[in-house]
Amino acid sequence: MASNLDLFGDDAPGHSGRVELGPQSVVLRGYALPQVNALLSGVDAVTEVAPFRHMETPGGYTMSVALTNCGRLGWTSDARGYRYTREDPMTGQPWPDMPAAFVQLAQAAAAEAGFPDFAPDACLVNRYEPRSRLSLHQDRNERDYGAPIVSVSLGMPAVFLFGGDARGDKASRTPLFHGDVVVWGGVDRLRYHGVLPMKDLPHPRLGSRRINFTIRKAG
Ligand code: MD3
Ligand code: FE
Repeated sequence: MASNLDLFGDDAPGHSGRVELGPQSVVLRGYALPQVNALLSGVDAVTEVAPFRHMETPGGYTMSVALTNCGRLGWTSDARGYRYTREDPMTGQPWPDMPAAFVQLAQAAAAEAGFPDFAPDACLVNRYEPRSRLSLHQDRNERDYGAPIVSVSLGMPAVFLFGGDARGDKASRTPLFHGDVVVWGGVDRLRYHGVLPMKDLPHPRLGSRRINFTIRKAG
């Protein structure tokens, strides 16, 4: 093509820049775009060993989001509750290694957000389809709330809900796009959050899917 900057194609730059969601949480727009190929290869390598599955909640529902894990510890939900385990309960095997591209991106993003010594040991990979949602919750199964959580969004856009420290606190809405990275830590670490039901807005590369993975220190 004539231009060397394709604004609307698969390699479009998207937005860039920082959006502060709270005192210690920031959206880094498009931060993952240069690494998308390596990140998607990583997701494929993980799901080949530990396929996406729909877990049960302690309340007896089936999650609309399918998930899997990589790293030393993986998050699990079943009738008994939520917890981190060393083995995939579906296969009895250890969770697959966290791809190096995940660790590198998460450490760089964490440093950008003021968390220089992030040593992750867990990564929860979520897959959304149209109508999938994640109701308001806190992430509190990790041992050390001093470590941040880094989230990477790929594929279809989502509306992220960000509340306060109590379930009833008013929640703001922020769109998250392909390539966005968010870092949450410090005083924002235990805030309620969720994802609104997904609209079907197919992505040129991933179709009617959204992949979000969160890199954590769980142990
Ligand atoms: C804010 N995932 O996996 S990522 C989750 O888009 C989860 O799939 C959502 O909530 C998703 O638990 C949101 C952003 C996120 C993750 C953890 C947080 C935001 C957070 C922990 C504390 C505060
Ligand atoms: Fe969460």
